Amino acid sequence: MSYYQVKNLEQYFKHYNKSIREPRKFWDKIADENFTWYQKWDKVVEFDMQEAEVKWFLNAKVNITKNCIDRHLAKRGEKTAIIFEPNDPKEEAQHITYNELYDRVAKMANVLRDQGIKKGDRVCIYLPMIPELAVSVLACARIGAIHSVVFAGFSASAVTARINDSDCKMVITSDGGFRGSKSIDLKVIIDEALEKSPSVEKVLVVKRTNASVNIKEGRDIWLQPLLDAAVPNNVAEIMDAEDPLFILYTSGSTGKPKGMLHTTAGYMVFSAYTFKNIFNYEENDVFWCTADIGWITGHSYILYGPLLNGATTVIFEGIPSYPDFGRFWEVIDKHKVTQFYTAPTAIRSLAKENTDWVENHDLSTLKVIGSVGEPINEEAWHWYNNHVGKKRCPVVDTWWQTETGGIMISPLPFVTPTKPTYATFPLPGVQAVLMDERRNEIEDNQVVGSLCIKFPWPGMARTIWGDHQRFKETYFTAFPGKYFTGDGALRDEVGYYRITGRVDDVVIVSGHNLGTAPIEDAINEHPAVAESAIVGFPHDIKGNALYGFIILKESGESRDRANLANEINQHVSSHIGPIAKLDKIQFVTGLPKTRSGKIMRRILRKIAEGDYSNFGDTSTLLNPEIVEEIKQGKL
Ligand code: 6R9
Repeated sequence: MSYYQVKNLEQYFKHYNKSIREPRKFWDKIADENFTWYQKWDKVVEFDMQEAEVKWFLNAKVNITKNCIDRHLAKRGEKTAIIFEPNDPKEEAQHITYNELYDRVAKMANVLRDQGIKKGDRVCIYLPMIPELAVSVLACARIGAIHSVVFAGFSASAVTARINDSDCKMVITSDGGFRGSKSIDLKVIIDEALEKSPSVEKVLVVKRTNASVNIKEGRDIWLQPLLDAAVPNNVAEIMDAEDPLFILYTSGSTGKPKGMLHTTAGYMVFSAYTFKNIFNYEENDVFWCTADIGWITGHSYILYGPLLNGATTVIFEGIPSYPDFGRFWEVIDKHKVTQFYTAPTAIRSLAKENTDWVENHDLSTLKVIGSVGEPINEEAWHWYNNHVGKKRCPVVDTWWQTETGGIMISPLPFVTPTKPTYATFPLPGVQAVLMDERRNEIEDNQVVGSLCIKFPWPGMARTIWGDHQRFKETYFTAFPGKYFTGDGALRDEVGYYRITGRVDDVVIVSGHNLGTAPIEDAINEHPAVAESAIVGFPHDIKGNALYGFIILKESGESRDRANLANEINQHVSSHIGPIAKLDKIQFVTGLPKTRSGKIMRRILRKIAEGDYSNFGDTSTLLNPEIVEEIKQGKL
């Protein structure tokens, strides 16, 4: 692999500027030098950003799994591709080599073909974080079936909605899955989901927990006997560059879930390029991303990005707190992990615990540590930097979205000086801009605005499955000709970006636009506070006032609440200004979050407003019980 790797800031600026001046040449070279193609492209890119029409590497022919697996076999056949670390630390870890991965994917691909799956068919994958999940995803890509991975924590109705939206022909699931001390009967959920999903003809069932399952004759089949009978080689389907690779539903906090469609060549080039550069990947590294493959982070940085680079990637079945709060650090120690990539919500939950949990493990193999999913607050950033990275591993705060396919704004390790809470510079090839309310591009630094991307990049989603109009309206109409991310950002004096959150996470108090993220940061700095969320609620005089939902640390729980509320308000006033005073503070034990760790502010807003009538779609919530608790606390 020989992607551009910049060594210092000066080179970064040079490459960045070049990538903007000559984007076609920039991507042409990366695509040309780093992949195996059946046939190369006639044209690098063709687009109409007004109409949301984008195509990359036109008429090229490729199969992404040939690039993830086959081409590594000669040199890396016996190298570990996947380390599977089970939920229970007493169960042995598995090391799957590239040779073994080839065999397993080939067999699975043959099973899918035998079961009637053809190029273009949609296959829903509802599996826990076990090797069969990776193998199923790759087997779909091998034969050109479009995979739609649905996180195996979604309820039956959420699964039904996703299966029906894209008319999946098959579901791949398991008897169940382990998560911490619990096991979840996934097949039971699928049985319920399929009562209202007429398109599904076959269900393949993996055995994991040995839970008893109901096998519906003619529809459900145990997978293992089929694999045992399958041939371990397979001719990959020749895919056009723009043939669909997968659909992934965004956790979207409002409305019907959006099935983001990613296509083959552009996604391949972008996920591989970003992985290599942002994590400073080198041949013998062991990369661990703690996301679930049910999210884009898992697609791009557990599977495709690492495998395209011939890397060793960890698949972790468990959770950070089982059997104890040292689990993440134990796994890093055990497998000699060199790059660790997780989410602020996990960092905060572990930072609440005694630092012995992390200090007791050897983390000296780590080189780069990353964060993704939401703005990382200053306190969590420092904890991560001090206790995990030991101030010697750059913290890459990576901003991106399901829609972008891969990382867009992030420090480059050992190149970009990091700054807490800042995602810093866009990657070479990514033309980030800030827009003002009048839809003009802001040229200056030290400004805030709406974050847009003004030139296509290969990894961008091409449409919303079955609803191109919605795709166009959601991302390409607010700022015509540009991709609008929905996020707000601040650009500092040197041009570093700090993502302030979704633009709807702004409350106008007495005519002042207040971003909720900086206020939450200030609150979280208070020594008694573990986490907080701010929303606005209507106020007769100010228009809107601020309502704070605050989780205390154990040390804060014995404190007098009224005193504490006063202290917190003083703290916020002195950090942000008196305008940011909270009119109401409610101490809570948890916040409603999506399964990827994003606070569902829509629900908090309703509670703050006193409107309990309709919380909308809550199927993506990790902890629905907390909503009731917060409501009760308020009444
Ligand atoms: C990859 C992923 C996308 C939204 C995005 C933004 C937030 C992600 C962030 C971040 C601040 C970061 N987000 N990374 N905000 N700093 N480093 O999370 O995709 O689930 O689609 O969410 O997440 O608001 O718009 P997705």
